[in-house]
Amino acid sequence: DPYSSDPRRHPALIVNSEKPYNAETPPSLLADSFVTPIELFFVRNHLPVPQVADLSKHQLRVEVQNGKKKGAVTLNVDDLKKKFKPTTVTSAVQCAGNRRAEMSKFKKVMGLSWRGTAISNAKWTGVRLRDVLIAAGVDPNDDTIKHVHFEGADIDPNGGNHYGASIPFSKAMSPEVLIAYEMNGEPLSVDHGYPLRVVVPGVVGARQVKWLTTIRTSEEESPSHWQQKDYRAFSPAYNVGDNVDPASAPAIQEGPVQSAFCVPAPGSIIDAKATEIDVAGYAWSGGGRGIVRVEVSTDDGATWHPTELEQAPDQTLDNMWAWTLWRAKIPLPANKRHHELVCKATDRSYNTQPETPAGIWNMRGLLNNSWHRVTIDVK
Ligand code: MTE
Ligand code: MO
Repeated sequence: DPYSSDPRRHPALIVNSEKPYNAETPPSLLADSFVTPIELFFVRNHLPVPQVADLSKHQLRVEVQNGKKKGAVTLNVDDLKKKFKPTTVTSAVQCAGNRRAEMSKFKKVMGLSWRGTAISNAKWTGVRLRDVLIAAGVDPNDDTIKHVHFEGADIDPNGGNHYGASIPFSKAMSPEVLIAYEMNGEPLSVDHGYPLRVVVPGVVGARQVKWLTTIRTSEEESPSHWQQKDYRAFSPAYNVGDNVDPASAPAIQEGPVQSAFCVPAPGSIIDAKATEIDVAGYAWSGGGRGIVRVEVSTDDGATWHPTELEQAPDQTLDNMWAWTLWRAKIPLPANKRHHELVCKATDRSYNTQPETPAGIWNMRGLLNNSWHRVTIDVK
C-alpha cells in the first residue's frame, strides 16, 4: 500500500477521501482563528505522501536558462536558509475545487465533493523564489522565459509521474512568492510539503507545489497532467462526458472573489424568540485583490447587512494575500419557520460573486464562487 506511510491526521478534519488523503477543516473551527492551526489546515493530496526522511539529504534542483545558456544548481534546505534572506507572508491557500458540492447540486460535476472549507490561511516563512532564480543565473529581464515549473517528490504509483505545476515568469519574480520551509513558525508539516513547498500568494492551491524537488524556467507551461488537463474551468456549454479540448480554457492561476459562511452551520436550530443571529465566515480574492466588504442577506438578496472585517494588518488592499474573516449580528425577519442566509463579498476591483452557479457551471466543478447560502430552522 503506497499510502501506508502517510502521516497521522487530526480527527476533527472532515475527510473526503482517505487514499489519497483529502480533508477539509470543520467550518466552526475555521472562523475561530485568523491563522489556521497547522493540524487543522485543509489537506489536498493527489498522490501518496512522499518519504522525505532526512532533511539534510533533501535536494532542490534549480534548472535555469539565461538567453540560450542553460545551467543548474542544487541546494539543500540549509543552503537556502544560509544564502538567502528569510521572508514571511500570510497567505490563504484555496483549492480551485472548493465549494464543488454546491455546484454539483445545481448540476452534476466531476471531482472530489468539497464543501465550503477547502481553504485555510497560514503564515509562511521561506526565501523569495525571485532571489533563488537570480542567484541561479536568471536575468529578470529575460523575455525568453515565460513560465517557471515546479515538481514535487510525490509520485503516481501507477503512472510514475510526479505532481507538477507552473506559474507565469512575471508572477515567479514577484516578491511575495516563496520557497517556504515554515508555516506558522514551525517546520512545514508532512502533509503540507515538508521540507519545502512553493507558496504563490493570490493563486489557486494547485500551483503551490509541496515536497518541492525541482524548479525549472521554460518557454512553455508545465507538461504536468494537472497543468495541461485538469484545473481548467471549461465553458458551461460542455457537459460531463463531453470530449472537450483542454486548450479551450487556460490553466487556472488567480481565483475569483469568494466568500462563505462558517457560522451558523447549515441546519442549525434557533429559538423562535430570537431576533438576531451571529454570522461569521471567510472571504478572499485572487491576485492580491483585497476584500472591501462582505454583506449578508436574509431575503435572498433584496436587502443586505454589512459585516465587520478582520484583515492582515501588514497587507494593503492591493497586496492582500491573506483571507479576510468577517462577522456580524444580523436581524432576523419575524414569523418564519426557516431562514435562508446569503453572503457575498466584493473585492478591490469591485468584482463581486455571481448569484447562482448557472453562468459559471463547468464540468469539473471548479471555481464555484456563487453566493453562499445556509438554511437554519426555527423551533
Ligand atoms: N503539491 C504536490 N506535490 N502534490 C499535490 O497533490 N496538491 C495541490 C497543491 N500542491 C498537491 C501539491 C493542490 S490541488 C492544492 S489545493 C494544495 O496543494 C493544497 O495544499 P495543502 O494540502 O497544504 O492545503
Ligand atoms: Mo486543489
